[in-house]
Amino acid sequence: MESHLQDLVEKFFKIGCVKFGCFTLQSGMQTPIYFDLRGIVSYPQLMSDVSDLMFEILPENKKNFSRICGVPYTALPIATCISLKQNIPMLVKRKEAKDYGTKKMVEGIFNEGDKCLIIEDVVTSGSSILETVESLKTIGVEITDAIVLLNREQGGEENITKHGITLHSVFTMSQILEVLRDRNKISAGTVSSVMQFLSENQVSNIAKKTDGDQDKSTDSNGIVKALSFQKRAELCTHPVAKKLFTCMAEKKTNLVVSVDLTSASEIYDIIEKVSPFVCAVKTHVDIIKDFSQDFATKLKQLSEKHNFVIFEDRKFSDIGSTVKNQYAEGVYHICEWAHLVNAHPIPGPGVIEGLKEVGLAKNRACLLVAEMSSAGTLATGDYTKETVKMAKEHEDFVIGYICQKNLTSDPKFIHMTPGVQLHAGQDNLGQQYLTPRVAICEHGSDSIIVGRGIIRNADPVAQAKRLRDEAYAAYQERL
Ligand code: S5P
Repeated sequence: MESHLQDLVEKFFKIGCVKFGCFTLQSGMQTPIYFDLRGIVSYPQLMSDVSDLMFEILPENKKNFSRICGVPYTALPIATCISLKQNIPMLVKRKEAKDYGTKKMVEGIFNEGDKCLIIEDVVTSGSSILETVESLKTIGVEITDAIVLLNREQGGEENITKHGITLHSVFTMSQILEVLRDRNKISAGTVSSVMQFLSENQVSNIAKKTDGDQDKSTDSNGIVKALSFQKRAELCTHPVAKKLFTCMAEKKTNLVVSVDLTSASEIYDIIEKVSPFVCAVKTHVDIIKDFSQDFATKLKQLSEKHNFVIFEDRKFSDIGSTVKNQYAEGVYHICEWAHLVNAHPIPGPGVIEGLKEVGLAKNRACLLVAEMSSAGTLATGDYTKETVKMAKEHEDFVIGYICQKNLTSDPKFIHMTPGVQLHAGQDNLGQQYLTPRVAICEHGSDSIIVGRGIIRNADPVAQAKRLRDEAYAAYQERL
């Protein structure tokens, strides 16, 4: 590959357009690579270079298009640049028809028989390109070719070719990987795991994903966009999940307060103050000096009065028969008052089955600890993936995850992220903090859990309100 193209790949990597890690596709599948060009609008020179390159790869005898059209939304600014530079009029395809006026799907002036070139950033299955082609065909515009910046090599090209469209791509995924490896940006191990992922996840093998369904709720890589809490409440059948999402929608909050205090009266006091801003109150009942069943009774009354879910952060982690007793018996009788508990998946599914024997009949629910906020946590990689699977196999009782990022596209599962404060940082015992925006917007979580950021603040009410406002605004941004 020519060196200016290699430089461009390195630039994409540098500004975060290509990322390696663990990302969730709409199908629920995890991908080790994510290519997201939305950010290039912040780099005018890069936009200009990309649009020149994209047009240049068209064979000379194919440059006679009378219109160009970008696939919404990421490719729109690139298509605009090409339109300006090449002086070719543009058409804009809407994602949804306007619900007023003319209900047009395509904006711009055209004549029947106009030849239109399609511009797209990334092709995975090809479904979004084909959707745009369909809309243009219905108004009599002809399409023969599409240009993409990146072909993910997952079968999209073959899919588009079958529909009579020739695809021209500036880069393939293997070329990107090769450049980044040669320039020591990624290891040979990363290259082979991504290549393996691509070969195992060809469009023809992906049962759930079919043409046309990809881009209604995902971007061009297939990453999930959020559904509203209200919608998710409607989709959930588990009463606790329903109650939680409904409460989040009604109270407009995705903040969970962790009342990690050691006296019952202090806990009542903080709950009275901050409960207008929270959807759930999380307890560590074994740190309360003066715990008695009166505490449980009072907590239930507060939960009804202020409309929040009671979440006991017990992190059960033993064999089924033991956790069953820990949940139902002892001093605490947790299952009598906590709507929600959590468990480590480390013992295997038996931990869930044990809890279920007690909790299911009482309509209780559980979250699995899929990841932790603490430095050096072992809950990563395959452990996290297996946790996601385990939750899905017990969705009559497990309603979500304690995690640091989005782990599934299934809207019924809630993601709760601890280790959040207004400013990133850490404590002196390994706790690590993200900001609400990073947790919700960048990592795709649904809600934040905050303890000391509220309860140790001189003004817990103002702090709870601020954290709620930031976390809820981040959620709205994801919609
Ligand atoms: O990974 C985790 C999981 C949990 S549930 N990291 C956590 O910090 N937690 C809990 O969230 C932790 O036990 C504590 O109750 C709360 C975070 O408290 P903070 O004071 O650091 O906000």
